[in-house]
Amino acid sequence: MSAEAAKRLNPPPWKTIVAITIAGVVVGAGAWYLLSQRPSEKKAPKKPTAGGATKRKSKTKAAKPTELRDSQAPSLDDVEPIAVNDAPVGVNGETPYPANLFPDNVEALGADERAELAKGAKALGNKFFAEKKYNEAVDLYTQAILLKPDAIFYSNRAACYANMSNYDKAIEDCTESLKMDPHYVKALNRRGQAYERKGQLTDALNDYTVMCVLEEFNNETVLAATDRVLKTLAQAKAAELIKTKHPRLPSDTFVAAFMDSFRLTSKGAHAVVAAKAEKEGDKLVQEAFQAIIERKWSDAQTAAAASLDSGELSSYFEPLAFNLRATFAFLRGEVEFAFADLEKSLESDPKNVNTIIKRASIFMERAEVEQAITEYNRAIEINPTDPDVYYHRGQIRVLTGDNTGAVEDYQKSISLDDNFVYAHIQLGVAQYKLGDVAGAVNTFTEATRKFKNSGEVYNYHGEILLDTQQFDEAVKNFDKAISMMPQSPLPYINKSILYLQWRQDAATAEAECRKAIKVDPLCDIAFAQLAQLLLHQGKFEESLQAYDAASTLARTEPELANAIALREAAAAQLYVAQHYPAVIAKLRGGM
Ligand SMILES: *[C@@H]1O[C@H](CO)[C@@H](O)[C@H](O)[C@H]1NC(C)=O
Ligand SMILES: *[C@@H]1O[C@H](CO)[C@@H](O)[C@H](O)[C@H]1NC(C)=O
Ligand SMILES: CC(=O)N[C@H]1CO[C@H](CO)[C@@H](O)[C@@H]1O
Repeated sequence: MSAEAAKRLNPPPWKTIVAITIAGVVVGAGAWYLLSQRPSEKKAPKKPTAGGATKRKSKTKAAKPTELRDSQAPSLDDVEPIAVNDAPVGVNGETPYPANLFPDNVEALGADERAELAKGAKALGNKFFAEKKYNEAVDLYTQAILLKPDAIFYSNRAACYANMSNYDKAIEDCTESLKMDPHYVKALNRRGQAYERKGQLTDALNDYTVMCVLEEFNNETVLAATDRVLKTLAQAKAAELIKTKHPRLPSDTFVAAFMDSFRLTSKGAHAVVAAKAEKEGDKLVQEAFQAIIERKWSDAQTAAAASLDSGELSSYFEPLAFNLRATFAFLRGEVEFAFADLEKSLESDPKNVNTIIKRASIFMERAEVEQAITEYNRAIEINPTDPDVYYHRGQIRVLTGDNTGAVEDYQKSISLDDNFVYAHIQLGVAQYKLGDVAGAVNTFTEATRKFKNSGEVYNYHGEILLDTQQFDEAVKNFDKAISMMPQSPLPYINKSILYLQWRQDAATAEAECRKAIKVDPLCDIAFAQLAQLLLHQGKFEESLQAYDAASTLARTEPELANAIALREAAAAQLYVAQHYPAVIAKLRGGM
């Protein structure tokens, strides 16, 4: 049950996560949704989708070593260029080296004198630094530190080390600096950058997180750095963890919605079962289609694979077998495997609209949008009366922001066959996104009448009511959805979001969330939502556990990256809470 998570491709920007959780800001409709948006975008309509696996927009890109921008090159503190006359002048007019300001009788000096000498050493160090004479600058800062330890001296020396690519030393000095002044943002930044350069991303994230909190989330540069590290870290961890995961099908509900979005296949299944089977593989294909009719997805998956393994297939059955095996691979998130099978299916049956649509979905997965659209258009040329093509192209259009086109597609799909509930739901959602609230309400009202047994209609309608702050009505819809589909975690999750948004009632929200987990213990979104709620309440450790559960349940790499990003952000917040309790208290109290 992680279908919904699949569409939230990239780890969420970090600002929102922390701003929401640490500061205890009221979360809007769906913490989880909002996590993928900046607070300024909170009002943007959300993107509920259903009935198709074309939700995942892009692939997770392989983590690349992070490039630091030039604007983040070290800059020194208190750079007071010393007057040329004050500086010792060498033969060539250059600053001589070694420039030893360190007195022999240091023990005998008073505190004031030492401080004065240290200041001089630092000033000269700054001058050397500006001249890029880092060894010399390091020497001077060392003298300054020996005279009178100071957070700035350590931090400046760290800047030299960082500039010499000696990140270990830079980190060491920043740590000394921070011992003396834990709120010293420049030292935090410098250490964060050094950690980042060294690939110690968790440590970098901790430092940047502290900075975010200290600067109350107002510094865009810091937020961007934090986002960047979080994303790189999550993607790297996800790429590693995904190797250990055994691909599995999503929840039955999701598989069913996907299968049902190919209406002609479902209808054609009976024809396949009735056809004359000659070879061993043919019979297995029929078994697979029979299982589809009976909605036994896992059996269908097994039979489809077995049919091709048998190596015995006649020409009518073979492309069907490849298509079906590809369908399940796609649902498991094994996209490239699915693609290869679809190609094989098209080799012998190039005009199969069903296969073409599925391949188009894969182009979308690869973020090859143009290619996907071309495929849909080709499918429409082949069969302009297939309702599925329009429905699926509508999904793509929503993803590319073309809601007007999507509304047209859904309407066309419904005009060709109005028995697919998700086409109605998606139409309503797309209308709502376009700002046609009256049209959306109308669509949902009609869908409610037409699909008397569909809890999904109520649930989606509820989401829109929630978005328009009609809380009482929204609760009624969610409750209705729960009564109609008690095994679905989604309405509980939506209700949980509602309680948080409406009443700021994290405890009730948590209880609803736990109900979602109870009915579907494999629902990673429910765990992520729970984690978020626990974080709200400052229950950091419990929150981390819930995020771990969400990661364990995540099926695909983007889902996993998402769950890990949230978890790492929470862990960084825990770090801040442990090391800077007063700052957190102030943030919380200040709201
Ligand atoms: C944001 O943070 C960076 C890094 O610490 C700093 O160089 C910059 O001056 C800050 N910007 C503002 C507006 O405070
Ligand atoms: C709310 O319900 C809709 C419809 O079932 C679902 O798509 C969506 O994911 C739910 N919201 C959350 C946050 O799970
Ligand atoms: C290796 C390195 O980081 N060098 C930089 C040292 O700092 C100066 C400016 O302060 C940069 O121009 C160098 O690229």
